Amino acid sequence: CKTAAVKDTVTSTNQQLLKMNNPIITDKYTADPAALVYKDKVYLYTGHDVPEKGVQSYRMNDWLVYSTTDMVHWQEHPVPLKTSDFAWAKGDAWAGQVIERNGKFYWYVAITHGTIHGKAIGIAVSDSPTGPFKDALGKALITNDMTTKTNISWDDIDPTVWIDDDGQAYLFWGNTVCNYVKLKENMIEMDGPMQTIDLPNFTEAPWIHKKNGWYYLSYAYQFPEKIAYAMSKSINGPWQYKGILNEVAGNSNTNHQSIIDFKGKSYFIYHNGVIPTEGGSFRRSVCVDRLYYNPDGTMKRVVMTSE
Ligand code: FUB
Repeated sequence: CKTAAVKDTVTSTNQQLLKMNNPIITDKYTADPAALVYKDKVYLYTGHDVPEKGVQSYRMNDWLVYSTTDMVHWQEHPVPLKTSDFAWAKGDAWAGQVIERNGKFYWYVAITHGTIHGKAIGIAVSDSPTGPFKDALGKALITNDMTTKTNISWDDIDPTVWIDDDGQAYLFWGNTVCNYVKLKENMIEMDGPMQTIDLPNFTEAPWIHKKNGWYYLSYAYQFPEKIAYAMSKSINGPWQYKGILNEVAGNSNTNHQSIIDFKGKSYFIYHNGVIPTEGGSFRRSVCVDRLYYNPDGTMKRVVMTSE
């Protein structure tokens, strides 16, 4: 383990059983990684699974942040954001992503709304990538009643945010249906109609990245989740489906990827459930593997490693 002292949620016995570098964090259960490259560091924002004996559902009350300069040594920072920081919400610190604009850091998260049915998307803001973050809007940006195209209460989850080369910001999100909308420069208001993207077997966890003139929209595919992706020459599509990028990650129904370039290398960051004895779909752990591209821009399948 390359993080701080043993804390609450993973026993030291189980940490000793892990004599490898993946998962990268073994003193807590971490999920839903979202990495931000800022200046000479990578900031890794994660969810935090808290195990409760016999409970087979998510128990997630806060989010965590780590940083690194080498993708090997990870420093944990104080808890940057909790569900209780959103007065209008009632819990469930589900997946999100942080982006920097004009010196401020905006964190888009999925969380259960206190009065409107289902999950909603909130925004927190900070002057520092490590927080503390505070509610930026005082209300949700997107609620279930704005978008319901399915009967499920968790279809407004997993926000991913992108600022295009012309400065236009976009928010993508969803479960079962992949949605997107433009954001105003203030990053806290929508700037146009919500639209949807047709992607085969889209489950959740969209993530946008760009490399060598190609836009990539990767996402969780089927359930248990693999990661698939589509490519486009424009952030507005059309998106061409390109296939599977990562197989089902060990011992977890969800997978949830983040893709970055840092210091000349590409990385695929995801979670699995491999921590001995207790790890699983509700006690997940973030892992990092290298990502490689083909000459035509397509991505090679990720080879998951324990190193
Ligand atoms: O961690 C809660 C939910 O599980 C996330 O929002 C999904 O992406 C899945 O990983």
